[in-house]
Amino acid sequence: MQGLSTDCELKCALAEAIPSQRDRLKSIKTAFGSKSLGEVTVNMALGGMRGVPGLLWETSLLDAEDGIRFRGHTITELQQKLPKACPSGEPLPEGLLWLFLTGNMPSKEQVVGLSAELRKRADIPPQVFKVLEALPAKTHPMTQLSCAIMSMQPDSKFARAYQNGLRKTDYWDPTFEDSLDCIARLPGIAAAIYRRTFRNGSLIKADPVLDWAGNLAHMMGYSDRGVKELMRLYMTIHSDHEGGNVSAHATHLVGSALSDPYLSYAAGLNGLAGPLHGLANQEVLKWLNQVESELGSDVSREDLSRYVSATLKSGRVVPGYGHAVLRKTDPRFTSQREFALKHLPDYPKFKLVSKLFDVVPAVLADTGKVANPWPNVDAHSGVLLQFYGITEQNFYTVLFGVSRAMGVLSQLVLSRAMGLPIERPKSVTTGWLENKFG
Ligand code: CMX
Repeated sequence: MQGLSTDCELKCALAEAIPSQRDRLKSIKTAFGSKSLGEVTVNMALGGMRGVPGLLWETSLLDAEDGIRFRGHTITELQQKLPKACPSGEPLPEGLLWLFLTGNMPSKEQVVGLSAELRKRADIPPQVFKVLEALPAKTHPMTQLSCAIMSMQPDSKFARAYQNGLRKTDYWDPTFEDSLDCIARLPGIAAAIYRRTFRNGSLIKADPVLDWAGNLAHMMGYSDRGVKELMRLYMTIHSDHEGGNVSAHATHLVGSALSDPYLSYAAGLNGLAGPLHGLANQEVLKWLNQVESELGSDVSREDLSRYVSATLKSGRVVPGYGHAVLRKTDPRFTSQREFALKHLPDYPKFKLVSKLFDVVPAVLADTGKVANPWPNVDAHSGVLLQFYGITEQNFYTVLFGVSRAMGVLSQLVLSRAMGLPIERPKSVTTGWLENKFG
């Protein structure tokens, strides 16, 4: 097999898990391949394919009522079972990466080893800084992140191995190598974008003993223990949300053409940068600041309700509320709310978020058209960052994007390990529909 080095423990655990995963997929194809997963109606085709099961995604599964499960585990279970940096703290996201790739909950030793492996791979190639320097300072941080990822593509181990001739069963190996390199470098890249855009551009070196998420906070310039804990939680909960959301699906779609991990993940990031998806965390803060400056944070529920209605009447969405799949409060919102109750219960902006949680669902439900009036992950994240002094809302989606790498790149490795084919759904024209059904 192409360069299967044995010095990366996670890679060995993954290599061990792959044969049974391949066998499982083969059995499913043989036993249930011809079973129907349901029919696609015209409205489904025209309505963004809501609820059409048409993708395989191993790392997580979303239930409309219960929310996300990462390899079968709820967020609360992850908080209990994954190794932590401090005893009553948040999970180390490296542990989740292990779980995503192997399906097994890692030991503390395995996670400590993976943290060290990521630090070993964290050096950022010089061309990344050159590309960032070449961009106008006003370039949105998400565009900077996407360009930084693309600038690493010329060194892709997958692209090189493919050009040199690579067996299909070995595709996963250099995909894993690129993915781990990319994930390892992300905290340094995100911190460089932050320091360049919002500070004086002076970079902070990685701490050689800190974990992946702790180092992100450190390199951004935040030494407070609370910020590091927040980053660990934040990097865990934003990592994956099954396969159909825009960032996951875009990564998968582009990756299905055997584009390398840099090309594929950059595509996902470009989708995450849309206001109906990841950029909503930035939009929430913008809107929250407007509410606060116009009504104050001690606003009555009645005035708040009128404000929400006015937002809707102006033709805008209420950012941070609603979801294409979920039909209850997002557990990622709840976990952040619990963090706030523990660390910042009296923070006025948190109280405003809580009041909105009381008010917004009823106003959205009154419209009669919003399928899910409950808050999603983005309704809460910005306020936690604000509390710790990370006030630059245009940066928030970058943090989402760094976390999302773990889910979508893990799945890319697994998709290649299972030999999933190029994605190519069938499209039709309006004329075709009229001829068939008219
Ligand atoms: N505010 C106002 N209107 C909303 C709304 C909201 N928060 N959520 C849904 N609607 C509207 C839709 O715009 C749609 O209106 P039209 O029929 O006039 O086009 C109608 O309600 C039905 O939409 P839906 O079936 O409930 O929701 P969709 O699956 O089409 O869209 C989503 C889901 C997330 C794009 C939508 O709820 C939304 O725009 N929310 C605000 C933006 C947001 O928070 N996005 C982040 C989602 C999480 C993430 O991916 O990061």
